[in-house]
Amino acid sequence: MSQHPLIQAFAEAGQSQVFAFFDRLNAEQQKQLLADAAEIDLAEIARLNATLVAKSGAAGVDLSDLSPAPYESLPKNGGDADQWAAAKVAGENALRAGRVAAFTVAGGQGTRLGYDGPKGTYPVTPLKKKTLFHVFAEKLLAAGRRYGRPLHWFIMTSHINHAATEAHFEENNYFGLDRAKVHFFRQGRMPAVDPQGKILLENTHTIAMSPDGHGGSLRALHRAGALDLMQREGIDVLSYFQVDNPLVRFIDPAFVGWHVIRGSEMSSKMVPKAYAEEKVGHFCMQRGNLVVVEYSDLPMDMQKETDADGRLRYVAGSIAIHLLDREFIRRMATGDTALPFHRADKKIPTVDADGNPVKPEKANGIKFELFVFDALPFAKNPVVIETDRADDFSPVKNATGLDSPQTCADDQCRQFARWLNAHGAAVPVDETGRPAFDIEVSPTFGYDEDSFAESWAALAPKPAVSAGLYLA
Ligand code: UD2
Repeated sequence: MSQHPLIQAFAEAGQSQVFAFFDRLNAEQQKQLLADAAEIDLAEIARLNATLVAKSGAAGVDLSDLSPAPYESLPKNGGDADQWAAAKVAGENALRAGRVAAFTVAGGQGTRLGYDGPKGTYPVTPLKKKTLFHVFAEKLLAAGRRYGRPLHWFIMTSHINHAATEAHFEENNYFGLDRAKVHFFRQGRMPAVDPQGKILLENTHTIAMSPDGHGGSLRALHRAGALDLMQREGIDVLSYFQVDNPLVRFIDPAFVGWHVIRGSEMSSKMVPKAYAEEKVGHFCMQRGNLVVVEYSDLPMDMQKETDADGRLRYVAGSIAIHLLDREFIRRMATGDTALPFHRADKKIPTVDADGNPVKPEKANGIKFELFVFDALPFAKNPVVIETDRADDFSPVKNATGLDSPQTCADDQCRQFARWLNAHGAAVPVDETGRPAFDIEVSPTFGYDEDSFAESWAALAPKPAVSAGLYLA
């Protein structure tokens, strides 16, 4: 058995430790280990060892020649109202023509939230406790009705949460969506290595593998046949968003319009950073290319830099909402340009020389991850547009405090109150716009202010605005 070609290949690559316990494993375990090993591209690991592992710290992130990136401001902040109006019309036309599909990256492990399950199954709405997936599903359903074209929805999972994610949709009868238009696929995995570049075992018969980052979505979309499906269906715009943000307007006609009118291959939404330390990426220019520099990579003195008016200089925060052109994804997935990997030093449960489990107290290994925003410098005509944070961004990341279920429920209530009050209702709110009691608007009633306004105008008689108001 030790003559197995994979075992030989690992030995030749200096990775024989992966099979150190092979002869003691039963047949099932041997099969498992070989299957894990077969997923690994040894040449890729050798390249990463020579670059990211050999250097330490933030190696690989080039901070030279950075300047703040330009973006299209909202009309209320000085942007050209006519251009925004034209963008909205163009986007509505693209939606009516069925050119747009939705894409959720949901392969992350959600460790910070401390929730044991796929993050998309976490209940988030203030009253009905709908899950994140439920909210997205209803937004999609409503947008499909509005534009007369039911939309396809691609959902990227990981090995860890794939089955549980599909089960959540099954249990809920796909939330009323046409199940033929909901497509799940798993993202790829990468092994962790020790500081010497040796691939780590998780236990004697499995390798320490983890999801390859949301940037792995580009190759996973190609592998899963999603791009071919889009092509057959006449879809050329993929609306990318993260699983943790129920406020996201992922069917946003103005955004689609800017993308289409500019002939952009990848477009992004920005919000002005709320404060210097906010944990979002920064849109920057670097030698003529648009790039995103992650909060952990941009030195704090640069994050705190201000202009003459006292505004943050690197103000354009990335909230991980993008539009991607189908053929651009294909080029990134199959062409010569590959996204760069990022290094993350982590505590990785492993085994000692005798095969006994080791739970490290400090970082003992390195994980490799791809980030989707690293595709931006390769995109033709990329556009960044400003969006209102209150209408697009309130992620659930932590169990308590900032970006928690509580702050997210508060932001949803604020949004519903704002819509109601803008259209003639009288919801009492505090100075932050938070209503005195919880209310909820189902996305099927209104998933953005336009769709809300139409449903509200048609509603007769209007319900009393009081605690527990639920509009559906
Ligand atoms: C991300 C962005 C940050 C900002 C912020 C907004 C990165 C590195 N940073 O930070 O700049 O835009 O979001 O909320 O992206 N995921 C996968 N597979 C993976 C890893 C992640 O699908 O292998 C998904 C995950 O399920 C989630 C999203 O990607 O939907 C973001 O992942 P995260 O929580 O690691 O990102 P975060 O909060 O560090």
